[in-house]
Amino acid sequence: TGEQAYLNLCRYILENGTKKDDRTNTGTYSVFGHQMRFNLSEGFPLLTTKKIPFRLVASELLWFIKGDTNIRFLLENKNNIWNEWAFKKWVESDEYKGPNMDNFGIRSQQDPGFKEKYEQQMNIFKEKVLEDDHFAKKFGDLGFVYGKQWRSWQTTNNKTIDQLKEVIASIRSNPDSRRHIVTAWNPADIPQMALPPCHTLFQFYVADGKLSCQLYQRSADIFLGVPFNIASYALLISLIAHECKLEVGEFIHTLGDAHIYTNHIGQVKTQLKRDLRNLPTLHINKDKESIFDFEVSDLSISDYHPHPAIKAPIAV
Ligand code: DHF
Ligand code: TMP
Repeated sequence: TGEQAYLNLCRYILENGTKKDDRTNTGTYSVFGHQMRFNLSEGFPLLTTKKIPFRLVASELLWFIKGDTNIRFLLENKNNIWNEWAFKKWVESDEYKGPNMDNFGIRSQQDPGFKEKYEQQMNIFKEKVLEDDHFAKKFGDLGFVYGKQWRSWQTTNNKTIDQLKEVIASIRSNPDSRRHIVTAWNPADIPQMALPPCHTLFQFYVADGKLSCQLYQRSADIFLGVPFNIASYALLISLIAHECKLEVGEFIHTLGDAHIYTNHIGQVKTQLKRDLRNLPTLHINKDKESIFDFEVSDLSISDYHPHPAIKAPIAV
């Protein structure tokens, strides 16, 4: 199964990965170039060897699909997975007057006194993004990230391209096309992104009435990000298949720099000792058709009985 492929990759990186420094100064074990396949007809590929909160995957994907780049929507859905990258812009700005937050990611892991101050500032930040419109516009926005590129890619003659709408139209009208591509990698816009896109480019493929998708992910945090990425693309395929009245095929996950952070190794070893369980089933509200109409409450999973969550610090 796909999850077995994921666990095999974890084991492979621990045994064969090259020790490599990285932007966040955390350190990683890394391999370059790897592919995993998830057959979606076997069940919805949410990991069972550790609990992944489906509602966080769903609200993040619907946020991309809306074309939204402001974390306010995520916070309204109690989703905190993008907070650090917006917070960083605030604490590096002239408007921030609190205690010094340089390298808050690393420092909060090493210094309990600092961690307390950081959490205090993060709570203030979240409250301001939720309550203060002006503040939210300025500091809640991550810039020209996924939502912007998927739904309103800016052309040189001042038009915008809705890549997601166009790819769905082309899947419907010309399923055999070899051009069903969406790219978030916009070199001109990268300076204005809080984080250059990790899931960089994806292509759809239709055969035998089934919709498949391959993603090229340039950089893959195997323990924290990748389980979300797998579930997110499986959900995207399922939503587009639903709209286009196709069955679900495969998700093919192609990775560039596939790394395990050095401070995740114990967690990965714990996970590798666990046995696989049955995959859950995805449910999509059948009263809705268009991918652009879905809300979090239209999406759910059943028969999900994973092993417990495993906590790990995220590299900022
Ligand atoms: N940076 C890094 N270093 N790795 C990432 O995976 C990553 N992912 C981003 C943004 N920046 C990143 C967006 N996606 C979590 C999962 C996905 C994600 C960001 C964060 C995460 O922290 N997951 C935890 C806790 C989830 C929760 O709030 O319950 C987990 O245990 O899965
Ligand atoms: P980088 O920009 O230096 O490659 O750092 C990005 C980190 O975030 C890297 O560890 C990969 C990870 N990541 C994922 O694995 N999946 C994601 O969806 C995102 C946004 C980031």
